[in-house]
Formats: sequence, structure tokens, C-alpha cells
Amino acid sequence: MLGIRLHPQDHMSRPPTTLTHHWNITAGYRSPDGVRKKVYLVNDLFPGPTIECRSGDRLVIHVTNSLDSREGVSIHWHGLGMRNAINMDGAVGFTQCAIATDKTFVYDFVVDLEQAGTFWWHAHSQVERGDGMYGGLVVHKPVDFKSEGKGPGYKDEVLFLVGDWYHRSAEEVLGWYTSVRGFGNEPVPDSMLINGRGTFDCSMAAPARPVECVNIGRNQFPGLLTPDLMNTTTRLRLVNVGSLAGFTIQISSAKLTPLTVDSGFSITGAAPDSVGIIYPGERVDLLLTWDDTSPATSPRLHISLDPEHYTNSALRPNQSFPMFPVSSNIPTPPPSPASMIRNHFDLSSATSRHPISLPEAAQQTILLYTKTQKLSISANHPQGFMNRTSWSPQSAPLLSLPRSAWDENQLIPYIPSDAWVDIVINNLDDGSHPFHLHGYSFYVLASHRSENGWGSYNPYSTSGASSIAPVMNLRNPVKKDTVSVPRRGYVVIRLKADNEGIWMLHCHVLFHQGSGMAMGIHVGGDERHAGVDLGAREFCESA
Ligand SMILES: [Cu+2]
Repeated sequence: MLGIRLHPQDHMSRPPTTLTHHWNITAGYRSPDGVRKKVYLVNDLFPGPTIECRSGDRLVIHVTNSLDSREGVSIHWHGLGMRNAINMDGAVGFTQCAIATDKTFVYDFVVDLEQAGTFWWHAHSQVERGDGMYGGLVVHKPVDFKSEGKGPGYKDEVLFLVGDWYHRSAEEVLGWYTSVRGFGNEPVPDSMLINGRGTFDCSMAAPARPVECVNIGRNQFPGLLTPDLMNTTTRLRLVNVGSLAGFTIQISSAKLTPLTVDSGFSITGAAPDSVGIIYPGERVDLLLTWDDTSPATSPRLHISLDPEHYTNSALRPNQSFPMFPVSSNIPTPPPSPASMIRNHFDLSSATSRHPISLPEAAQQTILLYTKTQKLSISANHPQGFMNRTSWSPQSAPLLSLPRSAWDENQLIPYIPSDAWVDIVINNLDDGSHPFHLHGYSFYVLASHRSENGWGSYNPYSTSGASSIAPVMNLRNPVKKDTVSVPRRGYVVIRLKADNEGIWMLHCHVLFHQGSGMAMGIHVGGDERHAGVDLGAREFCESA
């Protein structure tokens, strides 16, 4: 089956251990949706291998760069706290130099005992993530079934890595986006992949951009699940591994009860027909329960792309995939349009399953404005800004440099250890930006989107015009590591700065991150960062 069947039974009831992996990164040609393209491979796999472990395990991953293109690589462990292991966070420009061709870097860290959930790993060097350098990372929660006396209520767990896909390389797409030719428009994807497979109608390819294309027949597409999972309850772990588009999912003849978001945070939810929007970098775990179904109804997974983005004549905004192997004589039901969805669960209104105790006010507030701008000083090339700074990496990672040596492209406010901090992210653009913070999960206290005009929040402003004071949810907010900042709106997030390090904060839209929509927070230790990480510098010199 195309879904990745997970093995919780191998991890949930054993003591923590050390798991060692050896990864060899190469590139090769694949046709994930029928269109041939050069993709990245880890141990010859596209997407890369899935890591499964339990809370408290030590992961040792030897990553060898065998690309002959001289591109550097690095790997980030999306959502993991990386406590006492910031030098393993994989963020080029912040924590390490990219691994050069023929070099190996050993990622060695312990998964926090408090963390369990659906994570993923991906390249954090250039835009390699967009061409397949990613995979799943599932941390199973240790459970003592004997003392609990009952199972989890489902038999199987399956991982779906879902994301948009471009037929051009991500580097080409970024080049177009940041050129004057792009006019600041979003680069619209060509298709959608689930676990590295999709479909594309070859006749839809733009004549100006010929592709090597083979139509994939309906019967050639594998089922997402095997027939033995029909009529059983299954936990779906879903990751948006895409570069740009958010999406909503629905499975015909089934209900999808939301269980957790991002790093395993439990949310409340009924059993809706559809769930969304899931933005790039976000995860949601869903309990899949079937209506009264027989195989003859051929249930399908429907994915509807966030209509916020411009439509591409070749991209079908509603795509569907067979849940079970398709037999040739069953007609495919038409994809159900959004209007047919009776009962939708809006992830942006999700709340915590358990009451949360938070201080009334934070000790520090960081106020941010993000915007894509075309400045004449940059020859009108679109660039992403955080306040007045457009990020680009220095030649050495910040971890290896004192603050006095950080250049003008770094916006890194300092936060003392253990302070409660609010971060207000205002979005001055017409599209949403899913922001990801490394090293932390944070509470989402408020989220606002403006249909007309502008809705910014400036807690320091006393005049009402520039400040729409939010209603802060201190009672049952969700905890996330990636949050969509709505168009012409803002979010207020709160965290306790209990994880020292220089952590990256950036838009997870690959092309926005690649054009500068990134910054960091510097938590704890010496504000001047005089005691630099010499190991990080040594690795750069050896690379
Ligand atoms: Cu963005």
C-alpha cells in the first residue's frame, strides 16, 4: 500500500534505546506523477526513510553527502525540541555549515521524554526540501497497556506525507519567484503527491515548458491502504510536506476525528467529514472511522487546495486518490466539491483537549511585521522581510560567532532564560504565511484575518487605529510549532523560554523562506554570545 504503515508495537512498551541510521544522499530521476524529474534520494528512496522511535530514544544519524553537484546538505528535525542539542538542529546559517560533497555529519541527539507525536525531517539547506529531501519522523508515546487496561482504540497507524509538487526544480522555481519576471506572484505547483506518488494529465502540460510525461492509468495507482484496513479504525498521521499550498482533506464514506496537531498536542473535535486547512510544515493526526462501507463504494481521499493561491491551468485544485486498490470495473465517483462537505472541522479554531494554565501577561513582547517587498535598492526583486531585515545566511553559522560578528541580515532578539514571551507576528501580505519556530512549541493565543483593509496588532500603540486588540485565549489554546499567520492579519503566540539556543523562526513556504522571510530568537546564556560553539566552526573549516 502507498500509506506508510507504522510499527508502534515495536516502540511503545520497550525502554529507551539508541537507534543508529546511515543515510547516503544522492540524486536521480524519478517520475512521481508521471513526469520525469531529478529528485533527491536518501539510501535510494524518494521520499527518504521514515524514522520511528519512542520518547527518550537517542537518535544517531550519519548523513553522508554523495551528491556530485557540489551542493551542500543539512537535515532539520521538524518539531523536535533539540534540548541541549542545538548544534544538531540542521539550520544552515544558524547552527551548522552545510555538509559538503563526500563529507559526513553525525546528527546525535536525544528525543525529549516529554515529546511524542508526528514529526518529520527535511533538508534545511537551500531549497532541497522541495525536490524530495524529506521524510517522516514518528515518536511513539510509551504506554503501559497492562496498567492502563485498554488499547488506544485503533489497530493500525498509517503515515501520509502530502504536499504540492513542481515539475521544475525548486531552485528554478525560486529563481523565477525572486526575479522581476515573477511580478511577486506565487509560483503555483503542478500537482500533489502522497508519499511520493501522484497523477498528472500529460495533455495539461504548458506548451512553453515541455515535460517527459507518461499518463498514469487509474488502475496503476496503488491504494493508500490495504483492504484489511477496510471497516477498521485507523490512526492517520498526516504531514504537509509541500512547498507552498495549504489543503483540506476528506475521505468519502468516512469520518475523520482530529486527535492531535503538530508535536502531538491533543485537541478537541467531533467527527467531521473534512479537516483543514493544513499548511506546509503542519501535522494533524486523525482517527479514521468508516461509515457503513463495502468495498464497492471505492472510497477516495479528496484533497482541496487552499483557494487563496492563484490557479494553474494544469493544476486540479481538487485531487483524489483511491483509499484501496482500484479494481478495473468500478466507476470512479466524481470528486466531491467543497459545497458538498456537510461538516467541516476548521483547524484554525481548534482548542486544547485539556485546560491550560498560563500567566495573565508575558514578561516580554516581541513585535514583528512580515511583508514581501520589491525595493528599488534590490532591483525590484521580491524579498521577504521580518521588520526591516531580509534574512540570508552568513558564511559561518551564528552558533560559531559572537553577536558582534552577526551581520545586518540577522534579526535575532534576545530573550532571558525562563521568561514568558509573547511574539506578535503581523502579516502585511495578501496571502497567509505559515511560520515555524525551531526548538519550541508555543501557545496560539490569538489569530486574526482581515477580509477588507488591514488588521495589525501593535501592543505598544495607544491609538486605536493601528491596533486591533485581540481577545487572547488563555484558557484552552492549542500548542503548535508551525502556525499560519492569516493574510492582512496576525497571530499572538506565547512560550516559556526554557530551551537555550539560537532558534530559527521562518515562513515555511519554501520560496518565502528562500527569499528572506526568516529570523531567529536567541534564548538564554550570554546576550553577547561570546562563548561560541567551536565545534560548529571546526566543521565549517573541514567542510
Ligand atoms: Cu510565507
